[in-house]
Amino acid sequence: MKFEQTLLDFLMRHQEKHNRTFHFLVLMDAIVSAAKRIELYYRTGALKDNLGLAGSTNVQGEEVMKMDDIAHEIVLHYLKSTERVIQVVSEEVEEIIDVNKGGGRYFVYFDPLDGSSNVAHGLPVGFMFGIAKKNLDGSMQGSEDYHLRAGNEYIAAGMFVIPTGMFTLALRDAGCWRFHMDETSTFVKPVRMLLPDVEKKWELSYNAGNTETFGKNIQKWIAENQSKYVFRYLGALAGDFHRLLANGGMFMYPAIVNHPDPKKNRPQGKLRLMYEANVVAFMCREAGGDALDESGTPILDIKPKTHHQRTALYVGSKKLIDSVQKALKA
Ligand code: AHM
Ligand code: MG
Repeated sequence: MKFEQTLLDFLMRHQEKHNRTFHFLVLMDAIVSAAKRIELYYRTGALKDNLGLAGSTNVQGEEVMKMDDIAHEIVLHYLKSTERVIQVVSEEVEEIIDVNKGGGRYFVYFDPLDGSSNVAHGLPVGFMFGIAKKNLDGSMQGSEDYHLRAGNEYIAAGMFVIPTGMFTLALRDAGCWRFHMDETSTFVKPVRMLLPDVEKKWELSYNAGNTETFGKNIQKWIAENQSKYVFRYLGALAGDFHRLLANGGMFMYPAIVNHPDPKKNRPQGKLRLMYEANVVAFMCREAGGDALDESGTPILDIKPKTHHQRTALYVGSKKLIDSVQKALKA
C-alpha cells in the first residue's frame, strides 16, 4: 500500500531542515482546520440556501449569516485556539483584532472568503492569508504599527481555492508548494510550483470590461500585447492566480483612473495589500515571478500605512512584469 505524505508531515520536515520551531505547525494546523470547515459550509450552504445576505432568512425561517461572516468567525476561532497569534487583520472586520494580548508570536492577515461575486453561484472563492512573526529580539514591540509589515517580512503566505480542495503555500526562501485534499480530507504530496517559461501557455487575467478606465499607458500595453496570450478571468483572485501559477502569464487589477463617472475611479486600486496582493505576490516570488503596483514599485516592498490599504496589482511571469513596468514608467 502506498501512503501519501500529509501537509503536516511536509511542514515538520521543513521546520526541522531549517532549524525552526514547531509553533508554525500548530498555526498551520489551525489554518487548515479553518479551511476545511469553510469548505464544508460552502458546499452545504449552497444546498441549504445558507449563502445569503446577512439579515435575510432561509427556507426554515432562520436568520441567515452571510457566508463571509461565517468564514471570518471560523478562521478567528481556530487562530485563537492556537494561543500563538498576537493579532489578526481580517477583510471582514474594520479594526485590528487582538487575539492573544499576553503573548503569541504571529500576525495573520486574511481574507476568509475572497471573490464574493462568485458566492451566489457556488463558484470558487478564496481563503487567503499572510503570516508575519514578531521580532523575537523584542525590537519594535509595543510600537503602534508593529503589525504593519511589508510583504517581504512575511514568513509564509497561502490560499485555499474553496470548494475545490486545492491549497497553495509559499514559505519564505523555501519555495511555493501546491497540495490538494484527497477523499479522506488529508492533503496529498506537495508539488513544487515554478512559473513555466513556455510562453505559448501564458495567460492574461484581468477584468477586460474595465479596460477603458485604466491609465493610457496600460491601455496601450494591452492593445500591443493581449493578442499574444490566452485570456482567462474567474473574478476570484485565488482561482485566477491558481491557474496562473501553473500556466504562467500575468494577473492584473490596474488602478481605475479614467472612469466616465469620476466618483468610481480607484487610483489606489481595488485589491487589499496585506491579505490579497501580498499573498499572491509572495507566492509568485517563491515561484520565480514578480509583482508590482501602479507606480512600478514591487508589491512586497510596500510598507503599509493602514491595515486595509488598497493597491493596484500586476503579478506573474517576470518577463511580462518587466514589460509592464516599462509601460508604467514610460
Ligand atoms: P472582494 O474582496 O470584494 O471579493 O473583491 C476581491 C475580488 C478578487 O478576488 C478579484 O480578483 C476581484 O475582486 C474581482 O473584481 P471585479 O469583480 O471588479 O473584476
Ligand atoms: Mg477580498
